[in-house]
Amino acid sequence: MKIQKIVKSSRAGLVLVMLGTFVCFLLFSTDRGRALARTQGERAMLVLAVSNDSPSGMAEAQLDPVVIVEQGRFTDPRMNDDEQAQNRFVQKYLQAGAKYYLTFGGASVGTIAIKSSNRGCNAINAIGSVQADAAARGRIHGQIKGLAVNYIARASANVTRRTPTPAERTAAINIAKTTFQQHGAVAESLAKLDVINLTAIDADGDGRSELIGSFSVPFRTTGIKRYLFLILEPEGANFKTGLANYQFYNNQETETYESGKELLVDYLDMNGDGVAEIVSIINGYDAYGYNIYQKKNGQWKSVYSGGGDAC
Ligand SMILES: [Ca+2]
Ligand SMILES: [Ca+2]
Repeated sequence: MKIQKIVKSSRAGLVLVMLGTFVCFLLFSTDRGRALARTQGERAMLVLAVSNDSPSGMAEAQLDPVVIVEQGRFTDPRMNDDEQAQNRFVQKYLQAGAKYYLTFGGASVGTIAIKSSNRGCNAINAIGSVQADAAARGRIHGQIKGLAVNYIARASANVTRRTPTPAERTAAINIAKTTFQQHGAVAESLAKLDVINLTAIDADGDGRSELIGSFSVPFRTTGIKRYLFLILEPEGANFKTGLANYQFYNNQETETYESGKELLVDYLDMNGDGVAEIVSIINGYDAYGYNIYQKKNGQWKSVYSGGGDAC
């Protein structure tokens, strides 16, 4: 009886192994399968914003946790005052020597090794040393940021981030003015429209650019700024609004912090579905955080707000 049982269970085991091999073969037989297998692995993806203040190329980068992506879900890495959780996070992700991929404009452009981590007001950030070619190290500076991830779900072959053409700029300004007008801005204010940032990207790799723009216009009586963040999609020879985030706090106190001002950080396909998720940074009240926008069923949506710091 015993021997029979063992034979039976080892047969069952063999069938399971064969079945497993077949499923693995199916999963790995396509690009999508490969991306999914990595995305759904037990490793969580930590996404960090990469910034650099040095004008002479990025030898060291400031790293700020944005989000943890696990099986397509977005989790806030902030731990507030929980010191034990902070220590676990540092141990898991920010130990000296931990390696990250540096990505910019949807593509992998180098690596970053963690040097040290430190506590902000309410969050943990880190410093890393950068291994990348001069072009990549030269592009990330000041307002232009990149991303770092502990693994790549899917990256585009080339950097698709660039300065917009004059025609793209005109199209974006027109849409921004119309949107501010819909929120009640008068002509006198619209004439003072400021293009804080405008970037051409290709989030879905179809060779046609999307535009990401940040704009402001002053409120007529107080001069306090209304802010607008736009994702614009190509439509024929022109553009249409994919997403608009309008923010206005008509308040002298929040004006100091430029509350509501939202800028592109960078973009990367975090779930391997072929369309990059767009990361932005937004000012709050003596605080800042990150937003993530994802294209779902043909529509750009806000899928995450978190990370950052508050003092
Ligand atoms: Ca595109
Ligand atoms: Ca995606």
